[in-house]
Amino acid sequence: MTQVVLVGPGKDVERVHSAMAALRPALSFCRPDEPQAAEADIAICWAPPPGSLGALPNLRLIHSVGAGADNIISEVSRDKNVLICRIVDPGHCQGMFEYVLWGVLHYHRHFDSMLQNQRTGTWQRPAQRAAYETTVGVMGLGTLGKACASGLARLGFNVRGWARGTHTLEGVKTFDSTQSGDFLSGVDILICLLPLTEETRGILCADTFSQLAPGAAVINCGRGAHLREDDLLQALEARSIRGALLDVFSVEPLPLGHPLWQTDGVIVTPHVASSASFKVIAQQILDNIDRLQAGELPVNRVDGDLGY
Ligand code: NDP
Ligand code: OXD
Repeated sequence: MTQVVLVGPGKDVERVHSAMAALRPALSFCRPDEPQAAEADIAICWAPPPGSLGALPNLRLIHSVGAGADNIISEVSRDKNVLICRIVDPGHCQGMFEYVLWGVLHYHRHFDSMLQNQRTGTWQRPAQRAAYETTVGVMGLGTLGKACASGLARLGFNVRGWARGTHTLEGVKTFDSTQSGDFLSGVDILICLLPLTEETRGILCADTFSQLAPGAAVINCGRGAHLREDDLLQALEARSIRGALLDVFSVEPLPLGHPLWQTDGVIVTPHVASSASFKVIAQQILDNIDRLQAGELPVNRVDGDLGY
């Protein structure tokens, strides 16, 4: 019998549980501190507390309720018998595109400086640029990065995309991980849609910022630990970076009193760039449980060695 353990606390695990229970009332759920947890073969989690997954001896599948699984991988030994899966959803792509588009338009059409000017009653009309004159660089050409890069290219922006391997994407000039210098050079708006891995941790740093166009803007929708916060604060102070739209943070919720809440040029949003619907998440997890029970491999697996 399948036993599901809900490992929390974590973003949305409770709501995914309710949606799964509604779709599959007979499925047995427990918490890590209940005796049935010792038998659990499936774990559902977001940011499992340290050691919590290692204490569950019979797991075959650990399912993230989100698109990223970095917080799970860091908790699991490289036991190849335990599969890790994540959520991949077209609705997620649409949501992310909407968020990124808002950010790109904010900087491209100078709404940042107009909002600033309003505070001082300054009537100043910034020159309008054509979309093709703004170079947008998308880091990560996975499910979400591709959707955002393609969507922006369709709107006429000069779009570049960067990934580990080589990619072909209509309307987008693509670069692989050996070509980061060419990718970054002259970018006006840099968007991070990378997974957090040992290679990408801290990638939004002074060295990266120094390669962008002067006064570039940064949009981070990946993970908080992609960003070296002190480097950003210094770049903003020096005005080499004009602004940052940040959705993700090393500590979430972003603590009260953290400098990023108050820094001019920084927009903070509470990890809302995009979410799949709870019904979609629940159904995808149930489908993967069914595949496992039928002796098939679940889909949307994460490669524990690559880290995404
Ligand atoms: P995918 O796994 O589909 O794509 C990851 C992309 O990153 C791939 O193109 C991959 O390259 C590239 N990549 C990985 N490592 C490197 C590297 N070292 N150098 C260059 N490129 C690299 O992820 P998704 O698109 O589904 O999601 C991306 C991230 O977005 C998630 O991991 C999560 O952190 C974040 N996210 C944030 C949300 C929010 O609301 N803020 C919501 C959902 C996700 P290649 O294709 O060559 O393998
Ligand atoms: C994420 C998500 O991975 O919200 O950030 O799905």
